[in-house]
Amino acid sequence: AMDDAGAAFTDILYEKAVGEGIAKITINRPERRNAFRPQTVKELIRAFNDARDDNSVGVIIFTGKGTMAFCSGGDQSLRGKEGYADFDNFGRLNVLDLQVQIRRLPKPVIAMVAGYAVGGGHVLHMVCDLTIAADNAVFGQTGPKVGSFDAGFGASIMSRLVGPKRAREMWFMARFYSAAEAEKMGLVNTVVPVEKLEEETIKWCREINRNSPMAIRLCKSAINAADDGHAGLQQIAGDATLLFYGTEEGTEGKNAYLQRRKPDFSRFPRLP
Ligand code: 2NE
Repeated sequence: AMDDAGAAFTDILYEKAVGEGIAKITINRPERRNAFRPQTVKELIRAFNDARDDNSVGVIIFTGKGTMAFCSGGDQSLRGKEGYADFDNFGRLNVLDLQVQIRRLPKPVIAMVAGYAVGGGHVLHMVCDLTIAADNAVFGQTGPKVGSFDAGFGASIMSRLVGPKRAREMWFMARFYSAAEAEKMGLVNTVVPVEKLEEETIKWCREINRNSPMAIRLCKSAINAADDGHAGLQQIAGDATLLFYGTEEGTEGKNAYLQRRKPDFSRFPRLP
């Protein structure tokens, strides 16, 4: 059972399974195949931030309402010259900020995909750490058909996942792929019957949550580090600082400063 932890969201649902360490973030625009508008993305950013900051949460499920779609990308009816605009008279591409946030979030994010994950919705599932697909899932980029593209993570992460030849195919042809094809291409971790999707995803969450959160955090940043360049190194280096603060050696430096004395690091070994 999920507790509703979300108050003033209009475009998403935000729930936490108390005692399970699982947060679930759902795009709630099923009448538009869960296309996102700037407001949707703003709410997603808030929810992902909350799940990051809540130290009872170990894994985050990211999904779309219903079984017709995970997400169909940017809401094309709101697309203007500068991006997507809903309540402002200027456009945004704030989904790019959300992609970076998911990539850097130091907890696993699992895309739970039923139905269409296409366009910018396909990129969102790709930036998640794992994807559990229902057998009715459909994957693909549509950008070149509708006069758009995501040459950022949409290109680079895809190329890592499926290889450059397949990535070119996906972007040049803008074809749709079945769940079985996506599994064969390395786009998803597993495929299950749509009525078992949530059950299977929760099983994966529980299995992850039995393991060491710090080990998982380091594995996520390590797997991203080389591809993310300076930002990737900065993240894994931050993890090293985090761990160092927990050591006596790190604490001696702080204590010496606060006690206005010289630090004594002589008792700490210079390991090979
Ligand atoms: C997703 C897909 C294949 C579903 O097809 P189907 O036949 O199952 O549903 P239908 O009838 O097309 O869609 C149902 C309703 O949802 C709306 C439709 O217009 C329709 O509305 P009504 O006719 O009932 O009023 N709808 C669906 N997707 C929408 C969207 N993205 N924006 C606005 N309304 C949408 C089929 O619907 C489809 O192909 N959708 C469009 C996919 C697409 O091209 N997405 C944009 C890619 S570009 C992008 O996301 C992007 C980027 O490239 C770079 C940066 C940021 C974003």
